[in-house]
Amino acid sequence: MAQQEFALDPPQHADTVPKWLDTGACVLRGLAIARAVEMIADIRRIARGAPFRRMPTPGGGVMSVAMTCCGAAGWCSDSHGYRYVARDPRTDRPWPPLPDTWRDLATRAATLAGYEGFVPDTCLINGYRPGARMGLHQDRDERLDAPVVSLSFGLPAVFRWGGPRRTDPLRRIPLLHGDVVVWGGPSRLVFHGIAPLRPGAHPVTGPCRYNLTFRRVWQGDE
Ligand code: MD6
Ligand code: FE
Repeated sequence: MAQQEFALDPPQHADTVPKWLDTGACVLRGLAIARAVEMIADIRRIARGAPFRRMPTPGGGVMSVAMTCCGAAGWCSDSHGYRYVARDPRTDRPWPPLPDTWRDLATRAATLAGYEGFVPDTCLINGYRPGARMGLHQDRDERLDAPVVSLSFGLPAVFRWGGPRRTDPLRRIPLLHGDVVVWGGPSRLVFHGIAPLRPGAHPVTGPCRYNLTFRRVWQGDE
């Protein structure tokens, strides 16, 4: 595909009424768009304290997506597997704090999707360059009784949305700058992934897509 230029796209409006993918999972198109510029500046500031890194996979490879985290817990992988840790293993410092404005937006998105009282304690930040992808997976390392709220910024992506089994058929859902996905309840363990990012340049992020996933990892308030 030829390089795409998104500057001339019509402005997206923000949906406050969910579009349901399945029971428990929905898209709120453009809900984060009004905060995009500020949040992308936040991402760059956070990445100065906790740099983006491509993590090893238990299978001996390296992920094509670069990751960092903020909040009480950060998601890490190494040759032993996946887990949440309270300090960044690269710097041995706590992860940068989760900005209040981010937490409030995640709580608002969850509320619009019917998950009242969601207070995330961590945000996993993924950085995709063209060609980067995320294989089919389930998110099961955090609390399963809380939803996950996911924000997309920058280049568009194709979200692969499956079912409770790895072999379930996949739907392809475009995720654009400012889109928010919320899922939990009966959809919490649906297999999902991101198709290889296509080349392009976005006016705010350049040749990059960011995805922020807000989760509740620890019990209570510790
Ligand atoms: C991404 N997102 O959008 C990858 N997981 O780049 C995820 O893997 C994800 O968006 C759980 C809940 C929402 C997500
Ligand atoms: Fe995921």
